Amino acid sequence: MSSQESQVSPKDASYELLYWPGFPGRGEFIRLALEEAGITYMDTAQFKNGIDQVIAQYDEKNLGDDFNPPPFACPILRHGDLLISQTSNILLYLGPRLGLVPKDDKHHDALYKVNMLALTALDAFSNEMHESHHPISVGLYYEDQKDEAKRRTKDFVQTRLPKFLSYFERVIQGKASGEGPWLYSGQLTYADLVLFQGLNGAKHSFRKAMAAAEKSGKYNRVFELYEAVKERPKIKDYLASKRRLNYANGLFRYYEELDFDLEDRD
Ligand SMILES: N[C@@H](CCC(=O)N[C@@H](CS)C(=O)NCC(=O)O)C(=O)O
Repeated sequence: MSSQESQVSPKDASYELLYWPGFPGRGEFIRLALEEAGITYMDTAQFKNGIDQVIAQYDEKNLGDDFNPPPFACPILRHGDLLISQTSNILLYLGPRLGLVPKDDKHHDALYKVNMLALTALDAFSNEMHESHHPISVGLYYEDQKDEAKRRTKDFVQTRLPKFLSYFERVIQGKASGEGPWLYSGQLTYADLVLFQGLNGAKHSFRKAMAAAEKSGKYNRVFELYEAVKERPKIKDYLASKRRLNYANGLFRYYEELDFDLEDRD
């Protein structure tokens, strides 16, 4: 058997999420996909000493194994012999396996369209969101970049956030979104879950702007999608469970001084 053939991710292997404990962070984009699919999975955030597995992956001596290069950062997914990182890459792997990408003939190359939408939501609510409180360096404390964070967040909230919300509103208005509240194909995909989590995090971090955005009526379809995801039976159960961690000092943070309104009001 060649080494290529010997890497297996058998259907019955359990999914294992390696992520920091104590806040939802980027791990949440992965959790929601697994939860919606009703999969039982191992989550290092949920058990004592789980953090050791995460730290071991970051160790400078970690060279990976026979099949997998070492990951740079979590979230990390282990499935059988497979170990991969990068939020969007993990979703790309999980999406078709968990039934979160349409499979029918009507939706050609669906994976790439769903991925496009998920990547755009992650640009907004993972990358730019993180840069709002860490505009200078990931390696510095927020307190060491507060002035720049204010400038960056004001621009994010007043320029970028409405631009992303308008984009997703257009996506849902478009024909390719199909029937119902979803982004693509008239059925729930992992892109909807990513957008839901991004909006939920933004509601936590930018309370004034998100309330104003909702009230404006300009993004009604986006907020309908948000409510529709929230009401999915498995998501609803999950959100009410102890597995759903509270926001803290992760990707989605609340700082009063960064809670800008959508527009300056005198
Ligand atoms: N693009 C990556 C970013 C991963 C990332 O930044 N992970 C954080 C935790 S949520 C981390 O540990 N970063 C360490 C670092 O960037 O040095 C993804 O989306 O997964």
